[in-house]
Amino acid sequence: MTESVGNRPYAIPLRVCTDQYVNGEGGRYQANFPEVVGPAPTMTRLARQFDGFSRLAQHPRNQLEGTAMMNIRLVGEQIGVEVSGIDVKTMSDADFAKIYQAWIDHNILVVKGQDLTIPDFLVYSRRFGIVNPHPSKSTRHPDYPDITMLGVGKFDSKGQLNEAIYRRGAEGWHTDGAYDEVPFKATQLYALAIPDTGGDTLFASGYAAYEALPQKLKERLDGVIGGFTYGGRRKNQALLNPEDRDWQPVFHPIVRTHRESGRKSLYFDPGKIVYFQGMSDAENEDLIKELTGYMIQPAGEYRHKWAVGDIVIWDNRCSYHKAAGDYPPDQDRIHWRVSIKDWEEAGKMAAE
Ligand SMILES: O=C(O)CCC(=O)C(=O)O
Ligand SMILES: [Fe+2]
Repeated sequence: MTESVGNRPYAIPLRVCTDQYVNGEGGRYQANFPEVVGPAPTMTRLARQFDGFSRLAQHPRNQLEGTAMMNIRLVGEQIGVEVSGIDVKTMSDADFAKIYQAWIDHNILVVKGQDLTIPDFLVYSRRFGIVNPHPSKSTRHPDYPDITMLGVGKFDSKGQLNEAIYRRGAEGWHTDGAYDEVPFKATQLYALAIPDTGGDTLFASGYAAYEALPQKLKERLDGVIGGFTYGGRRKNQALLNPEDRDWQPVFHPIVRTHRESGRKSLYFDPGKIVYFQGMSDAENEDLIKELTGYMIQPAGEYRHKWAVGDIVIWDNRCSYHKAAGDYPPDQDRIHWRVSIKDWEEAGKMAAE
């Protein structure tokens, strides 16, 4: 079942049998990309309302960079930038430097139309930082532990839908990896199979959230430290092995100055925060509720509609995201996923 499927053009719908993504030759998934040149990316709600946004985004002034091959353009009002016309396997350091900077400036980077093996994806991901295995061991690729498989193993042997896999990332707006002492700088996904409808990923800017805070609250948050665990107060740990469920909080400032952009963002995750240091239970609950209310600012949103061959990387230091969790469960929605840490932050921690 697995050998032939891996060589089919993707135009033939692949449904139900998802293990070819795990067991293809050396992880290779061969695809051609008839649908990669798909519809224009969806605009954010506000961008659509903002008369002329799409014309604005296409205006030469807003084509951030462009060579005969590579094109970088804005896809959201504040966050989201899309690159086309490159092959990440052969991209020069100079081109990479341009897209890296565009990512730092716009939080979310979409690269269209890539045909990758797992090693290709890992090599490209390591240009952004240190790739680390995710704590959910059961969803790691068996041969490549640095790769997490999204959407694989959705049904058990009785055909029962595993909600934790199907709705992974859809329970609420969050940032990945706040439970680690060196939290994830970035998460990167590569799309192998996309359902006919639904399955988008939603993003929002942590800078916009910080800027939206009333001055008094900004002052109150100055120096406030949050304790975070995987699963947070609700111990949402269904994807962890039983032996991996004992977490002690790690501590991060709630107002985070981004090492590379120098900008302040609200570093917060209602699903991972356990408490703020030095506050009573009542103060904790109130502040969690209050900050949750500021996280999503409409002008800071971007909604990604996936096409097979898309690579999307988001900056966990300054953005939130969630999966829409709304696609037909009998259809495949499969991604390879990596968690990436910052070289400097990891180095500093090792030196301490
Ligand atoms: O599947 C998605 O759209 C995103 C899931 C998620 O939250 C993650 O991979 O960190
Ligand atoms: Fe996530």
